[in-house]
Parts: sequence; C-alpha cells; structure tokens
Amino acid sequence: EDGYRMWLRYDQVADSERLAQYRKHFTQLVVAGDSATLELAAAELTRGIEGLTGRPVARADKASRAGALIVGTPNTSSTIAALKMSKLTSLGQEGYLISSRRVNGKPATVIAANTEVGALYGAFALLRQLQTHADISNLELHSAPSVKHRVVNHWDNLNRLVERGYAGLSLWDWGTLPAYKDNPRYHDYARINASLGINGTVINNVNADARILTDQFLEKAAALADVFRPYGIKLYLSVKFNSPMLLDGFETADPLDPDVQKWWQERTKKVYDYIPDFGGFLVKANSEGQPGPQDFGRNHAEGANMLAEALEPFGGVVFWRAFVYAPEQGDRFREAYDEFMPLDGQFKDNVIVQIKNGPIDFQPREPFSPLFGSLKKTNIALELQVTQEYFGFSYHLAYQGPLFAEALNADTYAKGEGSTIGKILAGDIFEYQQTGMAAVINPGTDRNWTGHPFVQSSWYAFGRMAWDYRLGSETIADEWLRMTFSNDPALLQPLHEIMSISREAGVNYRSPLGLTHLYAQGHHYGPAPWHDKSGRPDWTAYYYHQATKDGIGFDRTQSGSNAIEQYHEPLTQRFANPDTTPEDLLLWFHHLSWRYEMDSGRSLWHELVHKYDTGVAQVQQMQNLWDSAKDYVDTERFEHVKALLKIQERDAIHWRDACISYFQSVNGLSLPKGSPKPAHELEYYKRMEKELYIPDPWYPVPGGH
Ligand code: BDP
Repeated sequence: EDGYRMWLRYDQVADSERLAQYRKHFTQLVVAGDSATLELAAAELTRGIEGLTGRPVARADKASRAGALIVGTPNTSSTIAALKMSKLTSLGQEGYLISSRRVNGKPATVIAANTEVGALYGAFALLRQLQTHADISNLELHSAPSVKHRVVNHWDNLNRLVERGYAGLSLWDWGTLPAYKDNPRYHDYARINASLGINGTVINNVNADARILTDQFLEKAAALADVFRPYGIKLYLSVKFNSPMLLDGFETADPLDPDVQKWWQERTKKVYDYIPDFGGFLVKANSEGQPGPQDFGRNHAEGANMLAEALEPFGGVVFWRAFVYAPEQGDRFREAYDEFMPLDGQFKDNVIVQIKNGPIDFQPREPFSPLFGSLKKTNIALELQVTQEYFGFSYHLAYQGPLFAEALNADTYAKGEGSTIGKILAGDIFEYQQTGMAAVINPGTDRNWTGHPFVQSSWYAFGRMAWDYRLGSETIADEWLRMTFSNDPALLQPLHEIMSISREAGVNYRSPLGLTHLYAQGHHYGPAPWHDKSGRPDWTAYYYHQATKDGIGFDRTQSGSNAIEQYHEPLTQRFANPDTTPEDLLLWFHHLSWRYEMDSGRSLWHELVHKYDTGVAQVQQMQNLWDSAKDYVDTERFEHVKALLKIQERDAIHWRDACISYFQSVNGLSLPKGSPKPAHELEYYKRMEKELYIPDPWYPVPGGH
C-alpha cells in the first residue's frame, strides 16, 4: 500500500451487510452514448464496483435486470430522458443527481446530469458513497458546484524542479512530451482531480518561464490538455509579463503599446491553435522580482486587461494575482489592498483577481485578506496552499481542512453579518460574473504524489470545498479517512483526532497568538525569530514580531499602521481593541506588554510559553494516537507516518526552544512553573539555523529568487 491510489482505492468492502447490499444494487452498468467522458465514467464505475464488491459488473445496452446502474444525460440516454427528472434543471452544467428509481419495473440506480462531465462527477460521487459504506438503498442525492473555476496551481519549472514542492520532480516530463502523453500518471492525476470536481489546472510556476509560450512547449502542453480534456479539466498557463521582450526582442512590454497588444493577440491565438479549449493565463506581476505593467508606468488593471482582450475572443480568462508588495510602506499587510482597491471596477469581465486567503503569505494562521468583501466590482478567486511551505514541508502532519474552512467561514461583514468569504465566492453577496477557488498543490514524482501521506488530505479538502464551501472540514476528513484508510471505527476515532488537532498544533509551536513569519529566510522550515537583516525588512522575523523588552506584536491599530481600517465594521472596531480581538490573532494587530492579561488569567508571556508547550504536547499526542491505530493501518503507511511524526516532534521542540530562548533573551522573564527549560543556549539555536540540514529540494531555482 504505497499511497499511489490516493483516495480512489476501491478495495473490497469489509462490512458484510453493506457488501451484500452493494452486490445486489449493481448487476448491470448501462452507459448510453459514446463520448470519451462517458467512457471514463463507465471505466471508473467498472473498476470501482468490481474492486468494492469483488464482482465484475457487466456493461449492457439497456436495463434488463434488477440492480441496473444507468448513467448519462437526457440527451445521451432515452431512459434518463423518459424519467423526466425536473431537479436537473437546477443543477447547471456540472451538477449531478443520483437517484434510486424503478426502471422497466425493476429497481435501478440512476446517475443523471445535464452534461457528460456532470455524469462523470456523479460516478465519482456514487463511488464515494460505497467507499464510505453509505446505505444506498434509497438514494436521492443532488449536488452542483458553488464556484465556477475550481483550479489547482502547480509551481513547476521547466527544468522539473518544483518551487516549494516537496514530493519529487515535476509530474510533467517535458522531455518525453508530446510523444509519451499516455503516461498513466497523467491519467491518474486527472482522475484524482476529476473525482473532486476540479475543472482547471495551471501546470507551471507563477514565477514563469517565458518559453512556455513557444511552439515547443505549447505542443507539449497541448498533449497534456488532450489527456485532461475528457476529465473536464481545462489547462491554463502561467505567463511572464514581459514575454514579448524575452521571446521576440521587443524593447517594451507596455500593455498600452499597440505592437505589444498585437503580439499577445497573435500569441494567444497560437495557444488556441494548439489547445482549442485553453483556459487562460495566470499572472504574477510586479511581485518578488517578476515583471509587470508597473515597469512600464501602467497599473495592474491595464496589464490584466491587455491579456484579457487577447483571450476574450476565445472565451479564456486571466487569473491576475493580488500577491504584491506595493505600494511600499511600513506594513506589508496593507499593500495588496492599497494597490488593488483603487482599481475596483476597472478590470474586464474575464479577469479574475486571485487573492491569497491572508494579507501576508500562507502563514499557519492569518486574518482574512481585507480584499475579500471590499473588491465589489471585480471578479475574485481565493488562493489557498495545499503544499506545506510554512507547515513543515512533507515532513509534518498538518491537515489544512480547518484552515481552509476558517478562510471560507470568515465573516467580512461586507453586507452585514453573514457575508462570509464562502458566500462571496458562491456569488451570494455581490454580482460577480465569475469566481474561483485555487490551490497551490505541488505534487511530484514521489510514488504517493505528495510526500507526506496526509498532504493528500489537504488536496482532497481543497477540492471538496471548492465544490461545496459549506462542507465542514470534519466531514471531509471523515470521507478522506474512510476512502484512504478504512471504515473501521477503531481506526477512525484516533485518526480523526489527529486530523482535527494537527493544524492547531502547527500553529501553536510556530505562530502562537498571532505571531507571524518567524522562519529562517528562504527555506521557510525552521525557526529564526532573531533574524533582523535581509534585502527587505519585511523578509525578516523581527519585522513581524517586533519584540522588545517592553512587549511584542505588530501594532496595526490607529496608533500603528492602521491596517484594521481596511476591514468593514464591526471588525475594525473589534480589532482596534486587544480585549475584543480574538486571542489567536492578537499579535497580528497589537503590540502588547509581556504582562498583558489573557483570558486565562495568565500573562501574555506565560500564555505564549503555554502555547508552545501545548504545540509540542499535541505532536506527542498525535504520536500516541497514531500508535494506537497500528493494527488498523497497513505496515507501509504506518511506519512511514510514525517516522515522520518523530521528525515532527523533534522540530516542534526545536521551534519551541529556539523561540522561547530568543524571546527570553529579549524580555529577561522567567518561565512559568512546570515549563521545561530549553535544552540549549540561544547561541546553539542560532547556529542550528545554518547547520541543521533542511531538505529544500528546489532552491535555488534559475529564474526563482
Ligand atoms: C511565497 C513563496 C514563493 C512564491 C510566492 C508566490 O515563498 O516561493 O513564489 O509565495 O506565491 O509563499 O508567488
């Protein structure tokens, strides 16, 4: 059991009652129509049902026996058309319904949709029912996605190193493309995504290489697009804004220059010649050294609109990232908002501004980016991170479902209480033309795709939440565990507990009470709170914690950067006062005395130490819980995760001790009673920053930092 199959394992159902039910229900498979997508649905159901029930299921032209499974659309299947399922009208282009019916007088199960890809999603949804041991005797399920664009982002370079990728080389073997496009791995990759309803993939790094738009690479990308197409997945490319200069010797890439515009129009047409259903471009502009419209005296809207115009005739979109460090000022938190708000309403309808969940950068906990709820006339997408750049790479267990749910449930108050980011993305608050959810996933050639087996769960959670933002992270964890491990309650109970505390554990030993970005610069793995010199002040740890003898934290109230003014009321007021700021965000907004009294009655300093201690204890608790599941997990994955938890324990203690010794060197305060002293002096941890081996397989990359 090497994890390759992810959550699509389809091993025989262990519960004998359920097994008998499923066998009775699937005696025939009737998939009318002969499109590639319906064939994939049929193949998946054949494979899944055979695996789960231990019995092959025969294809038939029409339902003739009790227990037929009928799949299709009213157009492809006269049986489905005759059922006149009125519910279908509300399910859109991608929704599905699964219903227990009588067909030709005999009990049958029907998967129906308005489109073939909807039927494929329905096939995966039915298999999920079986994999999680649901009672399927009386099914009446229907579902449609809440967000139009559900997209994964790969940070893959053309040399196959993956920026912030911790699971091997890039999945895209450019050297053998396009000839070897039927590499089974590409198909399995597409199945994995389609099983969640993901409908787009950006295959290359946002720190883009201009060569991606040359014939050579377009031909390769087109081969991948051919593989992904029947799974309902569109291909997108990250492009470099000054491509006309790099590829064709232009002197400028000014978006208002007619020759530049023409270049992009022609190049875009070429892309569509290769990939007729190409999704569009993703752009990182004027950020971390990437070129952008500001290099030519133009703004983000002018840059994005030029590309949008080139894509418009073909129906493509531009995902334009809001991850910028300008206008430069004393607080990076404010910058994206200050940059983009004046442009609200100026972007074309096929531009979607893609915003990271928090204002800084995928930290273990961030308040939500105030652009959500504020950009009212600009299409938006939420960008999340599955790859664990700030969560211990592929060495730590940190299920991201709780973080994603926290972002989606964050209330912006844009139109009063209940204006959550989830609802905004679902189009319930503003009249957006289109919205999206994206996640940086960075799987690689590791046999299990993600390095740490539990990183798979965050990929799963992203996909499920992009489909339905209301699904809770616990529900999703439950599905994932049942599909990926087993339905045995003796396994589910401890693994649930592990998953539900894992993210908070990571917060506690790295970023307690709203501390942010105490990482060693560059690799983002280990601690370096002492770090105070760098090319940019906002790339130092000191910038974020501002610890002095008197206190700690970043003042973002009126007496400081006043970033809190970017939120709607009552949030601004709430964040203005430390007593009404949630304690887990406290130091994001306030610089407070070490003696500030917390809800627990402890001083801020003692609470901080308590959080560090809790983080370490939670990792140890995860170790015990994992050990208790030993008899219910296959040896291969058991031993792997056990070893990784050992590394995580080492690192959690390292984080705790390094941070505590450093802060003690600043505040001179003693530890609370019972809290263990760090094992070494501060100098040791400073040395470790340089000496401890940090696995960082991609850094430095040409064209990267
Ligand atoms: C940061 C990463 C960097 C990415 C950047 C981005 O450290 O490698 O290029 O985000 O999102 O988190 O563009």
